[in-house]
Amino acid sequence: EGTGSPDDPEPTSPLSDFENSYNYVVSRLQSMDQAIHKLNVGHYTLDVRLVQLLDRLSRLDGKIGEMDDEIQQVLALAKENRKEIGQLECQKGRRIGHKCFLVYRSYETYAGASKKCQERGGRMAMPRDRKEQEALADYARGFFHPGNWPIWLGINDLRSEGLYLFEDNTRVTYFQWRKHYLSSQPDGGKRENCVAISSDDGDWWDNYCDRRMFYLCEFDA
Ligand SMILES: [Ca+2]
Repeated sequence: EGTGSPDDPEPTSPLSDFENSYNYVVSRLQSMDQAIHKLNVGHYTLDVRLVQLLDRLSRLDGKIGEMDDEIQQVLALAKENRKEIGQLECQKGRRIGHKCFLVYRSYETYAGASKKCQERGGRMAMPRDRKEQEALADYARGFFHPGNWPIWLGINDLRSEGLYLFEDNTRVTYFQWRKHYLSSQPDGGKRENCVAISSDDGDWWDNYCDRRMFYLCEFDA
């Protein structure tokens, strides 16, 4: 009788089943092993990349710090420049004694004008006596002629009603309040605490400090 006859029993046995399963498990284990190895390699690569990235970040951080320093230097220089420009510009204004008045045609509150004058290396205009007041009035009249505009001076009674101080906190001793039977100044009491000069006649008016108007700065000359 030859092999393969239908009478022969099938070559199925518990052993070959076991063998199949064993081979299957071994091959799965091997492929898992490979996968783990791959993961390890990947992990190592990521680690290296991360170290490189952190290194670059810290170098960038350093550069940003350097750039920040440079920007600060440039800003400081620009500020200095602006101060010099204020003094130079003032040659277009009116010189009297050791100071120079310059009018600015942009609308600012009293506080805003004070800040702008200081940024330019000056301060708000402080006419300290009749001579300075007359020079200022003449300059303002000529500048705005034939118009009439109110212009901030560096004078206020913010700290104490009726006590008028210059921007540098010294007391005002020479006054040029408008004197008129209908509209004598100051008339704003506690509501109006900042002083403006009117360009046509040079008279002073008290005003709301929040009002926006042109302003006068003064510079050392
Ligand atoms: Ca007042």
